[in-house]
Amino acid sequence: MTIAYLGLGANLGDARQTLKDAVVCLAQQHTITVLAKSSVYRTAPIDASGDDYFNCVVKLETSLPARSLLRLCHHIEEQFGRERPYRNAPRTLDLDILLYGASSIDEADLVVPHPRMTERAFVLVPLVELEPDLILPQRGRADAFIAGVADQRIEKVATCQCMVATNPRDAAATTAPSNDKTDCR
Ligand code: A4P
Ligand code: MG
Repeated sequence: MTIAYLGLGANLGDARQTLKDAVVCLAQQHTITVLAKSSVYRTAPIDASGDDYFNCVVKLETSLPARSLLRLCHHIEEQFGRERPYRNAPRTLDLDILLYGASSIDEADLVVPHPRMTERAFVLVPLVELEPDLILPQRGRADAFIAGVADQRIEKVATCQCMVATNPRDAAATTAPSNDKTDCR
């Protein structure tokens, strides 16, 4: 079993919902156990055009070799209608392998750690949210790269505040005024 981290991104269609559906899809694979998911972030397109992106990072455990995991990512992207008209085109869903255990892979169609991950706030911020002390193979602490991407716009999307109240007093507490916008889709 190997621990891997995937970066999820989308900026076409209902991108936010797509990320949620993609995490469910990953969790349904018998070769994958989803261990954790970061918050969803709204991010400015970097080296790309189109609408803002929604991005998140998923930590998983898998029995798949790295190449098979890449094939699975491509298959899931296709299921979500991914098209590749040109480089960095807007996309319904992108699944990138950020890290695969401690492996360093440098092949024509698979490079791990993902070569641009330390240049992107949309990867670093959710990754460090999941793993504050993460060490990247041959690159050191992930959080050390965040200062270098501080000019890239990224904002956490408010999470669902639903709570199950068991008695009226608790219910009153859960409906206390809050500045957080909630979206429970
Ligand atoms: N490939 C090689 N290594 C990997 C890997 N570790 N994980 C190959 C996934 N794929 C990998 O991928 C292009 C080729 O990379 C594939 O043939 C695969 O075998 P792709 O999914 O068609 O396109 P991509 O992911 O857009 O390519 P790339 O080069 O990884 O793009 P980047 O650099 O990740 O940029 N801005 C915001 N805010 N949010 C985003 O999510 N994404 C990009 C894509 C640009 N700007 C963005 C975002
Ligand atoms: Mg990709």
